[in-house]
Amino acid sequence: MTGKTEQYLLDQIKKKGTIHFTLVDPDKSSGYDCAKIAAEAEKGGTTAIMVGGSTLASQSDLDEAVQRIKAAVKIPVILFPNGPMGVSKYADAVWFMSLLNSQNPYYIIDAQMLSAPIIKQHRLEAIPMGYIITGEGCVAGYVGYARPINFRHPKLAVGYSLAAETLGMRFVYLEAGSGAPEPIPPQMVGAVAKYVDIPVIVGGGIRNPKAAMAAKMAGASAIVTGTLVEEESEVEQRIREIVDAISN
Ligand code: 1GP
Repeated sequence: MTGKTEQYLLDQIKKKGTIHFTLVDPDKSSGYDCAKIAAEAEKGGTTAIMVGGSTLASQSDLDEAVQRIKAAVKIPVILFPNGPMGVSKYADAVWFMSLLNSQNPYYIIDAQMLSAPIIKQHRLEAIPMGYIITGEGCVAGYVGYARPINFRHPKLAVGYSLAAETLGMRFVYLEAGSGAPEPIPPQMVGAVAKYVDIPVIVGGGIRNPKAAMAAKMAGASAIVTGTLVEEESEVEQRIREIVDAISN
């Protein structure tokens, strides 16, 4: 069943070709700063705010950040959880994600087993997504016990992405890890986009319009940037440059 937020994302992808998500991490920025970043990113044309991070451990920090962001923006706020602790009832939706290339079943299905009842209880919109860690994997790869897929082996990413689609997941996220030294190369994004019909989200190491454009040209339906907004003072302008580069 496609919920309101998911339908909005699909409509925006149809309209714009490639959309942009701004990721804020309450473990790295205060609730106040997350809301400030989100408000500027909205002005810059981002499509939705994602909230979460691999090392998030305080649910009260998350709740506070989500509530502040909700008060500051009109666009959807979607949780990007590292486990049950990453679920907040104040969000519009949650990526119900499985780290497909983890070696630890916790990140493939057990965290989801623990989270699903809370999500149901809060009547949160869940958007099923296959999450695949590539390249260096960074902190997400380490915390998630991933076997990150080397950029030289796009075929492995294609296999996991097709498995996600075949299992009924409605989005696939190719992740290089937050702060990755280089984004996922267009060859890998392109190989996946060529084979799957579900939207492909690409993130990790994208810091400028050129890198965002390369992912779009390769077939990405959505680009995620996180570090960019943590490091920059001119968030609105930097987001606008990326959004302009990837919009039709
Ligand atoms: C991390 O893909 C996201 O989960 C964003 O990565 O922080 O490198 O933009 P960056």
